[in-house]
Amino acid sequence: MKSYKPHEIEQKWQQYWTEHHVNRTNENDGKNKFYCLEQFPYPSGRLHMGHMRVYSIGDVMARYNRMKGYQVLHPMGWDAFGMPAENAAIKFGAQPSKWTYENIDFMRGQQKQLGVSYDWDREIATCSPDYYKMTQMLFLLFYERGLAYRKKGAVNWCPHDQTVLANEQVEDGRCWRCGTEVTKIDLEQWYFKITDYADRLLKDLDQLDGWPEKVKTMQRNWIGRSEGAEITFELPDINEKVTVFTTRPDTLYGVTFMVLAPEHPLIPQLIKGKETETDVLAFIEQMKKEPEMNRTSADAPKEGLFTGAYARHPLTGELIPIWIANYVLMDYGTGAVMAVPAHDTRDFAFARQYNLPIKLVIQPEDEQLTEDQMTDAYTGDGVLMNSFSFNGIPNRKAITVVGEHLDKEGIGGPAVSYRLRDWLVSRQRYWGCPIPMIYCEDCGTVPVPKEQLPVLLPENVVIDGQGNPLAKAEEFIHTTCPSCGNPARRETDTMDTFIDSSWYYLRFTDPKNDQIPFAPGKANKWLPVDEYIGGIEHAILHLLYSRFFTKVLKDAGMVDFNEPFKSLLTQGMVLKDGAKMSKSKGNVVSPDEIIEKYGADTSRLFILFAAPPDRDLEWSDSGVEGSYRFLNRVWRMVDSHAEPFARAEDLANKLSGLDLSDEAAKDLNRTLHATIKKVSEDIGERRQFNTAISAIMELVNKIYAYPETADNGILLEAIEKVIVLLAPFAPHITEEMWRMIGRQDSVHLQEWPAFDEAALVRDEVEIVVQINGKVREKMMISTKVTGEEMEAKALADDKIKELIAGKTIRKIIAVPGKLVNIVVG
Ligand code: ANZ
Ligand code: ZN
Repeated sequence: MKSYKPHEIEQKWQQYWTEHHVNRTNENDGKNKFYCLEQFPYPSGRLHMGHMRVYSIGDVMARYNRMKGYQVLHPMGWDAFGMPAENAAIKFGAQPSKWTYENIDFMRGQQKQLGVSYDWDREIATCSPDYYKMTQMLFLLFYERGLAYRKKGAVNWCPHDQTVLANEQVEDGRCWRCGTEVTKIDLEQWYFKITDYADRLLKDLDQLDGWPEKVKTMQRNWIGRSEGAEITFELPDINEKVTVFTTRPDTLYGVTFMVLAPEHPLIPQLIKGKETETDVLAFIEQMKKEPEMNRTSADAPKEGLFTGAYARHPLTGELIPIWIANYVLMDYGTGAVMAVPAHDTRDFAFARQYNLPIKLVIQPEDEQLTEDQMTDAYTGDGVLMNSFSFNGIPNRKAITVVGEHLDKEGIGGPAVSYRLRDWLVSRQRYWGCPIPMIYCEDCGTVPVPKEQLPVLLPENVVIDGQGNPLAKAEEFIHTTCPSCGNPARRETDTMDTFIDSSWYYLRFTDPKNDQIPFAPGKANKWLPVDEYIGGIEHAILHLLYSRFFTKVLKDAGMVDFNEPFKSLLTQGMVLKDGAKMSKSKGNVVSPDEIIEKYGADTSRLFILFAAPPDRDLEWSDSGVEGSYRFLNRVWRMVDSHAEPFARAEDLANKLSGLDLSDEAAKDLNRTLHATIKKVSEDIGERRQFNTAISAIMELVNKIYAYPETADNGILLEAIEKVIVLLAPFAPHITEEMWRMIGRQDSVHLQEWPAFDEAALVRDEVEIVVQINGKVREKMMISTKVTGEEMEAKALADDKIKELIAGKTIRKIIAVPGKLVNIVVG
């Protein structure tokens, strides 16, 4: 008896796979491709259970598809720029690069220990100059295409991390990274014009059949497309016009005032010389500091001021007062609102608070509303009232009718607004990709010429937590202008690390290219990613940015596909005692610990068996034990048959002689094929690895129960197939067992077994025998038997005979393949 010693065999096979390049991507064998990608990690120090889960899931997909005959690309790398490295530098004085590369080495070691089938020849790290040179090249491409620009304005600022944040990185008013409340400051920053792609980012979501509905909904909401109209109001005081964006042109006659965003550019003119001027200016200053959350949420207190100016209603000619208020934002729509308090909740609250008139223009069908008794706006449907020639028109229809009228009169027309804002991409931090721009007094903003890339991140900087280290690195800052040769200054901001990760999946197709980010032919061959696996926390951030990048690169002719990720699997969390594993809760089980104790195969098997990939997984020590026991059970099964395997000179010959009159053999054969079918579909179509594993477990039970006297060929075949089916889940032990049954090549290079539909057909079924409708007996019966034969068999059964003894049979009903009912009296 040979006993199962995970550590011995795991190391041995990992070495073997490396030496024999078992996981190297085979680019040229003409097979169909399968690109399997797990989101690359930030090298924070060590792997946690969440990582281990994603990699285990990805590895099953990669290994299965390889065995299915696909050319598989399964790479791994490091999202290696970012703040923790810099914070470690501030705290412990460690060089960010040294800290990062040490972490990478450690974590790569852990991934190798886990036995994941990565093609390590393609490893990338976003912080290495050969990678970020290409990130800079892409930045320049965006700049050339008018998609990267600098703008001064109020931006999100995290006081803790001392840097600006993109809108996507502010969650409920707090920094996505550290949870500190975000404030607003005025800064000149770099932006990517993602808003130019809003429509395509929205529309193309419909093509993503392989994405969870939930993620698509989150993206749709984030992009926030609103259809409505723009309507122009005259400002007689200053002889100007202001345009509002509204989704409800049908309520136009209900406008009783107008509200401008405090930042609206017409305000200075409107208040000039009026007695309200100083108050309004003070209010504007105060608003600038106000976090956006306090302004936008429905129940945030409304604050505003009358400007002293008036606008002319485009249809009635009436003068309506112009207010400014916190709840109107400059960067949505046009920054100006026609307020309809009777039918808009925020306008209603504002009107009540400041005693502004309310005028109903929509009459609900089954209710009689009056303005002074309303306690909230009426936002439902109805017919128009107080609207002159439009009275009586259902309001939904009126949206179009009024819209057309405005169009004809030249005072408005259809318009679309998006909630999506341009992506703020500059950061005041050191450990990131330098923005390749130069400022020259004479020439202005000048891009660094491509030949001069990369703009290297200097190593000798002071990182002390006092402002941006690059802004104090004199040697870095001073340069010469590429266009006039005079002294000039470098941009000292670095890029948002989400830029690095917006294109890494493309780099994997051509990781060593030192001329361009990737060869289009290679990207076009491998992309889109066939299975992308990662956390739901990136539903908007990384996934939206990557989709945007892909579309820009498509427009630039560098790729020929629209979407980077065909299928997306968002894995569930790993919980312990019902709570997410986290350091702060002290409920962490580390992958190291488990691998140390049981080996990688047990750890992987447990993780894959304990829950379907997209569900949360509750950690269970006894579950881990159970997986370990199962692997031992399989091991013993194989070990105890090693000798018959050696004896079966030609297994194939033996199999073709399978004795089909042998019931046990037929039954095992059927279970084997049913298992192959189930495991194939569970991995390949349903992504339900837990049920695939339990099917293999049942097959193993069946093998253990197989009578010694029965046909040996099918038994050996079943054992051999168990090893192959288990290989994607537990790669090391299966490789070892493959040798134990005398095979010389790698189990991972075997073809995935096919199943035989014919073998699945049962030639016996279970039927029930009822007496007066009550089930009394069950029996196995050939599927070919007729109704009469079924009756005869039922009546011949000992138990039935006994039960009907002495009674008169009135009637017998037989339903072939199902039941026999005997009616007695
Ligand atoms: C008049 C009106 C009447 C409105 C009514 C609504 C209901 P969504 O659907 O989110 O696109 N709005 C327009 N620009 C705004 C801004 N910059 N800041 C705050 N609010 C703004 O919202 C569109 C509606 O939000 C617009 O339609 C406008 O109010 C307001 F019964 O116009 B509505
Ligand atoms: Zn110059």
